[in-house]
Amino acid sequence: MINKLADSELVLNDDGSVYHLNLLPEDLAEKVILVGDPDRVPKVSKYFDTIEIKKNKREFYTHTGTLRGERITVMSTGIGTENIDIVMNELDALVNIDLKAKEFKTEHKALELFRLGTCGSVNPDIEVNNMLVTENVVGLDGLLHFYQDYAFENEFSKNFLAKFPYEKIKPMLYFSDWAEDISDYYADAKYRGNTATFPGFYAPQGRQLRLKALDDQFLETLNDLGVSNFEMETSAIYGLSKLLGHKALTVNCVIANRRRGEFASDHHASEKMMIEWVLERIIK
Ligand code: R1P
Ligand code: URA
Repeated sequence: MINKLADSELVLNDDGSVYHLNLLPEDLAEKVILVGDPDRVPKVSKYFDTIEIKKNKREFYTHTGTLRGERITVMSTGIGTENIDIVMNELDALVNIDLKAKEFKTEHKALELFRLGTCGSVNPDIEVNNMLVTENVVGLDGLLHFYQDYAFENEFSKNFLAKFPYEKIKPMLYFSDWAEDISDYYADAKYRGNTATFPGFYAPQGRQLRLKALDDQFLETLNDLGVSNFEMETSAIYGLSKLLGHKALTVNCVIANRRRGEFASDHHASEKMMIEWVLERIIK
């Protein structure tokens, strides 16, 4: 493997910060909360005791400070796995690459990443305004096809792949073994489940406005294969965390039950409940 990275491969800004996140290594804590919506960043950091860093570029807003004395970062990723490709690689570069020398560090540092997002449910029994922790994730987005060594297998993935009926879509499955390690933290989560990550909000999520979706039974089929909910980032977070050696866990609040046609009337309240619930658990 080539050790020294060319300027075109590891792109930095004039101040030496990573290109899209606009961060220097010292701006980042080892515990990082990832949220989709930039407006959710201050909704998380308002619980911090101190905020020492506020930086942004494009949709990537970062606040770093302390919570109960421990350093913590919250960052927005925007929407979709393409953004997660940037976020994961640049976060990893901040801790595992010497940005000045453009060389890999010999000692590996593992980040703890928590996605706090929103999702829809494909299981009619999963009620809106509750939190769901992702154990397995089905990536229907395709990002990880571009990386080597991405095959992960467990009972859920074997069963899912054997029965998945859509030839044009090539699912890739991942799981959080960290979720198992820290399951005590989440013992009182109402739901744990298998999340599908989609490459879009409309037909990929079975929504049909003026255009027809591939199959109008798509969500029912996924639910029959064991999927409980869906959103647009977790496959890339879990897949790239596994490859890069970071720890990741997704907690989403369910704001839509698609089988019952329900949308959480006050999704801001469930978002607040999720933020408080997670912050209470990740730093004691
Ligand atoms: C779609 O509205 C967005 O909401 C969900 C999806 O994953 C997608 O990013 O998550 P966030 O609320 O974290 O953005
Ligand atoms: N996030 C999604 O991606 N879809 C929904 O329906 C709700 C939240």
